[in-house]
Amino acid sequence: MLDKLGSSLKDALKKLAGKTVVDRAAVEELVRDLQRALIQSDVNVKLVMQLSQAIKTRALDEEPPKGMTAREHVLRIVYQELVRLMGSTAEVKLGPQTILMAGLQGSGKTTTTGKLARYFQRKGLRVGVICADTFRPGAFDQLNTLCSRINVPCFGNPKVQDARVIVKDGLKAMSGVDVVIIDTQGRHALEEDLIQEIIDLNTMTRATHRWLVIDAALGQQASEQARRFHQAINIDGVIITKMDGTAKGGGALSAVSETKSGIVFIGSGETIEDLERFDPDGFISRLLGMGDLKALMERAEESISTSELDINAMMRGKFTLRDMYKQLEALNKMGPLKQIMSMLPMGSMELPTDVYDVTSTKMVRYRIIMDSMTAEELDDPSVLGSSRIQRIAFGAGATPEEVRELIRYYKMMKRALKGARGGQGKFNMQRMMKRFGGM
Ligand SMILES: Nc1nc2c(ncn2[C@@H]2O[C@H](COP(=O)(O)OP(=O)(O)O)[C@@H](O)[C@H]2O)c(=O)[nH]1
Ligand SMILES: [Mg+2]
Repeated sequence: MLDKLGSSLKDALKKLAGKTVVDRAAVEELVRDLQRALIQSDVNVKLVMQLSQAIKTRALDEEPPKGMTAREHVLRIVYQELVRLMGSTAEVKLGPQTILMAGLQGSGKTTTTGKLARYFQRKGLRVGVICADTFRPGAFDQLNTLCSRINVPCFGNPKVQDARVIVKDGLKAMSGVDVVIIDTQGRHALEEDLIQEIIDLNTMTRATHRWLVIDAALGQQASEQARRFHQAINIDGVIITKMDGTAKGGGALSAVSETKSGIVFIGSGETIEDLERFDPDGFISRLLGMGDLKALMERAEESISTSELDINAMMRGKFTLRDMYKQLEALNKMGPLKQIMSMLPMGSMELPTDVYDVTSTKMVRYRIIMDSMTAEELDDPSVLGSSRIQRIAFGAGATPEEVRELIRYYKMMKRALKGARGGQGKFNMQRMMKRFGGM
């Protein structure tokens, strides 16, 4: 999802990470890179300029909070401003409710109705669906097929012309159901009678939620649709679909967020499971590479089967410098270490940002430093006092600080693994990934 935007944002941040000093020129370059990335994903130029200005002003004027480096400070500001750009999320309550789906033809209403039915079903609620689309031929069959696959009752009557009648009967038929989702018709444009119909349905059903379904490919134009539907039935949540199929997703997201209709969900594929709860924080973390878990899982699974990565062994306890190096090598094959670390169940453990930046250049340095260590030191780094560190640094043509960094890194990983092991008994990487991905 939003691969292109994500990778250009990541590149921009990586460039910043590679700078020796974070000065005005570095901030300006970063802002230019961010601008390019956002505009390419169709974010409105005005919004991009506001964001740029905010980042520049804050990065250059605000003092970094205590204990935070200039680089971390700038990263944090970029993160916060991007979250702000993507707006707010809307409430989803997990209890009895009626949801009215609105949107133009082809926006993904019917597909999303099925996905939502599945979402609430997974949360342990009884779900029922009503097909109020009397316009599109085969509408009932389409919805009914989706629902029968997940054992959700679907009410409809292809012979009845008036959606109001169907919904009235449908609501009666839905006794004992917690969540009723009503799929409506949508034509190619907003027509008067269509608007009237959805207003009537809204009044009749006293819907708890009126969710608007919008195709991400609309980019910035999404805001116009959100506005017009909002005027008609007071939309209280937007679902943006087809995020997987467009480079304009950033545009649609930011445009909708500008209208103050919160985004509830994102549709990112054609199957019934391809629905994600939208929350700006998580979304931006992922865009910035802190866990595009799905892609990562696939890569990780491939690497695990083919590489020497054996987290289970590491978790069993003994973890030497040699192990660390081996794991680093394996992890590096899988992608940015930060992504991997963000998947480990370390809870709220705070890690300094730079520990993740183990680039391949750094790996070479680590290798050289480790070559200057004795077997005893490699197996048990706790023996490394300052005179040994001096000796190793000298032998490797490195500074003692570099050696200490390597040791710090080792300790950090060891701690992280210990944290991950915490009370869980046998640690199962595959299972953990499934759990993270299947939320
Ligand atoms: N790739 C992708 N396709 C989607 C998504 N949501 C819906 N679609 C496709 O969009 C088309 C129209 O969807 P449909 O639910 O019938 O739209 P409706 O007319 O609003 O009910 C179908 O081919 C769906 O498979 C999505 O999140 N990703
Ligand atoms: Mg439909």
